[in-house]
Order: sequence, then structure tokens, then C-alpha cells
Amino acid sequence: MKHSFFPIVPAKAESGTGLGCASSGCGSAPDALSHLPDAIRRKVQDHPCYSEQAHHYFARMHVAVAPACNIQCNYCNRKFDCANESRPGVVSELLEPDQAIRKTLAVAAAVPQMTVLGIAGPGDPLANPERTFATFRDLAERAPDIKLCVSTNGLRLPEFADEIARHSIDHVTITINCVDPEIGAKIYPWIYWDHRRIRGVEAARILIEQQQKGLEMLVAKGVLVKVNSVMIPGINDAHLKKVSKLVKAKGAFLHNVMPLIAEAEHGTYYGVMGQRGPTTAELQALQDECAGDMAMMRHCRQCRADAVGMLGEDRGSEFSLDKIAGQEVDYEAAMVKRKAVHDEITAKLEAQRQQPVEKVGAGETVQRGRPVLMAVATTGGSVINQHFGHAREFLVYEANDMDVRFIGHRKTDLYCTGAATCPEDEIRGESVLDRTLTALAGCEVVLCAKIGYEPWGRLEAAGIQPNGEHAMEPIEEAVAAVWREMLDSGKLAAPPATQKRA
Ligand code: CLF
Ligand code: SF4
Repeated sequence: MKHSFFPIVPAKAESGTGLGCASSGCGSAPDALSHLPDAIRRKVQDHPCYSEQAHHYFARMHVAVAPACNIQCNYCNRKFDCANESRPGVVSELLEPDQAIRKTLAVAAAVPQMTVLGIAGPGDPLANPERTFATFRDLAERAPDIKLCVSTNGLRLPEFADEIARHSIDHVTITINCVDPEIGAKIYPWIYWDHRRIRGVEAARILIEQQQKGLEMLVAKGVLVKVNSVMIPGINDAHLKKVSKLVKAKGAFLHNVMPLIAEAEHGTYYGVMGQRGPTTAELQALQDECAGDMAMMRHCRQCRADAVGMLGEDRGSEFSLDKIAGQEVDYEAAMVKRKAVHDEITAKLEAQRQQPVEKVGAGETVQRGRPVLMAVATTGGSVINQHFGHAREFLVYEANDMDVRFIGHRKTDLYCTGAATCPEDEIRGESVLDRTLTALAGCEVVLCAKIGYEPWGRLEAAGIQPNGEHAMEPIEEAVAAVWREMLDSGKLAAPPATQKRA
């Protein structure tokens, strides 16, 4: 069995950037938790979805025990996983609860950074209450150090709010795409409710009522609620700001606006009808607008219902039932090892939080340079530690003279596969590198541990500067340093109209 330990990277003593990133918490991540009451912080600091900083260090896993669903979303094809939390187009291996327990214990022993077990499909967990709660119940007893998490469409949430609280399921995600039944009718063709199928506006009205009631009940019980919304251009994009405001007012902790993925080959209604998803710029603009109202999640990877590992990583195949068959896990011993790993990571994050963050530019009235988007290749640990050719995704940061902020990720294919093109690419006349360049649109710099000669030249020709000089450095410090270098070399003059700081 392969074990994976992410390095605990010591925080740099000084940034040397002059930009004020005295810690890797430049402006965002560790700071984002420090205002929270201790009890809440303890609940989120090692949850990779609820804390952006934690997702660099901690992993999650899903067990696909919930096959049925009680509603229809126009972006879902039931052959695939629940698209409220998953990418359409992937199918998870369905597990019985006892198989799910065995798999969870095996993963927890092998991947001590795995802190959270979620049930997110392949259908709706609360449309399969026996299987879902049997799994949670058993796991709470046998692996009390694992956080439990569930993601639901919310239709049956009020019915199960007590049971959720009883099983110490501290994190619940509700997918809320609208609070207006007229809009809902364009997203949900039907629901199954009270032993019958209900369609149209009436169906959406019931679903919305149940979601809102469920949200209120969970918040009243002290459960942390995250709201997912699928951004569907022309349907609910303009409406999601209202959704954000309302769910925040009702006590939701975090809002995760995810892009619609609609491809004709997935066989979904939207896919077949040619409904487009948002561009990265549209998604970011909406997330920024909603951010005025509440904390936004920007690091969601739309995982599959049997995902295992760090967000964006899929180690599920290492723990298939045949691979863990006959494996006996000494969970008492595993818990000792897991605790040591968690304590080490937590101490590092706490040390980062304690470091003062100097905001260079604060108090100044003139903006010295324009913002720059930079893409980063990393395997985790908050450091630049990945070869360009090994990256399946890049994290994107925006740097300016006030701070560095994480704004999302861009998925790409593996460039370094040994073959530069596959037959499909040749038909389209497009290489993996072409697609990577498209995915990096808008970025001006790529920071990676190393990069080959050919991609270096192609990136430069596309106006993206490759940079391997900050290998193994904390991401935000390196991004800040590169921004400062660009400023000093005169590349960042802000247009006169934008120079005055508000
Ligand atoms: Fe899983 Fe979801 Fe819990 Fe996370 S995923 S049930 S809250 S443990 Fe996370 Fe994956 Fe995005 Fe979900 S990155 S799809 S938000
Ligand atoms: Fe599909 Fe999930 Fe919607 Fe059910 S709730 S229809 S499984 S996307």
C-alpha cells in the first residue's frame, strides 16, 4: 500500500519581498480563520472544504453509499454522480455501508491527513437515509477522530435535522440554486414528494421551502452549513447574489458558487439543449460580488462521490474493494499516528496565524501597480513544489500592492505523459500544451518547481512568463515577490484612471 505524507514546510522567517507577506497568510488564508470563535475554528481548521488554508494540508474522502435521488436537476444524468457536488461524467463504485466502513478505515490508516469523511452521492444521501446513517453511525463509533460531512439537495433535510445532530455530523452542505420558484422551475423539472411526482413551479416551491427550513434547523443546532450553488448563465447567475445574502442572513457559514458543467455527451438536459457554463471570468466576478455578503469557497474541485485524497487529487483506485480485501486495520494504532500528523500540521498553521501580517500599501493613497494573475503548480503544503509538466491543475492567485489572494484553480491535462498528443487531440489539431495555455488564459506568470524547454517557449510566446526560481517557497510569499519584481521592472504601471486608491 502506498503511503503519502505531505511535507510540513517550515514558514519562512522573512519574506524578503517587501510586499508584506511576512507569512504565507498574506492577506487571506490563515487570517480568514482568526476572527472566528475558538469553537468554530476548531471545527473548520482541519476541514479541507471549509478552510482554504486547510485544503493545502488535509484530505477528505467520500464513500458512495447513496444511489437514489428524490429530485431531478437539469444538469444531472443519473448514470453519473450527483452533480450538486460532482463533475458530471464520472461514475462512482457503489458501496454497502460495511464496505464503506472498511474502506474508510483503510484510507484513514494509510493517509493520516484524511480528516473528513463525506457522503455526497452518487444520488442524494438523505434520499437513502438507512444507508447513509448506518455508515455514519458505525464510523462515529469505530473512528471517532474522523469528521463527518454530508451534502444534500435539502428536500428531506428538515425530517433528518435531528438525526444529523445526533450523529455529530458537524458539516452539512445544501445545494441551493435559487430562492425563487419561477427560477427553480427552470432548474428542476420534478421532485418526488409525499409519494408522488410533482412538477414545475410547485415542485421548486416545495424544494426551496424545505431547503430554507432545513438550513434554519441545522444552524439552530450548531451545525456548520455550507451552501453550494451551481451558476447557470442566463438562468440563476443574476439571482445568486440574492441567494448568498439570504443564506448568510440565516446563518450559513460559507457559500460555494460552482460552475455549471454541461456537455452534450453527458446526456443532461442542459448539455443536450446547449446551455453553456460560465467562463472563469464570469465565475470569479460573481464570487467577488457575493463575497461582499459572506465567506466564499473558491477552492472547490467538484469531486466525485468516491473521491479520496487532497482536493483535486483522486486516489480512489488505490483503495478499491479488491485492493483492501483481507486487510486488517489496527485503528487504535492508526489513531496515534494520525494524531501526531494532525498535531504537527495544526501547530504549523497556528504559528502562521500568530505571525503579524504587514500590509504594505496600507495608508498609501496611490496604487502603485495593477493586479496580476499568477498560476502556481503545487502538490500541497502551500509551497511551489510541482513540475509544470506534472500539474493536472494550477492554483490561481491575484497579487496587487495590498495583498495576495487565492481566486481559484484551473484544471488541465497532464502535459508530461510521454506522448505529446493523443489521437483525439490530433483530430482536433490541439495538443495538451495548447489546452493548458487556454486554461491559463488571463494569467501572466506560471510559478512551478521546474519546467521544460518546449513549454517554456510556448508560454513565453503566449505572453505568460514561466518562473522556476521560487521552487519550494511558500506560495503567497513567492507570488508577492514576483509581483514586486514586475513592479520594479516597470511592467505594472496602472492606467491613470485606476491609480487613485479608493
Ligand atoms: Fe465532501 Fe463536500 Fe463534505 Fe467536502 S467535498 S461532502 S464539503 S468533504 Fe469539497 Fe469536493 Fe467541493 Fe464538495 S471540494 S465538491 S465542496
Ligand atoms: Fe442529480 Fe444530485 Fe440533482 Fe439528484 S440532487 S438530480 S443526484 S444532481
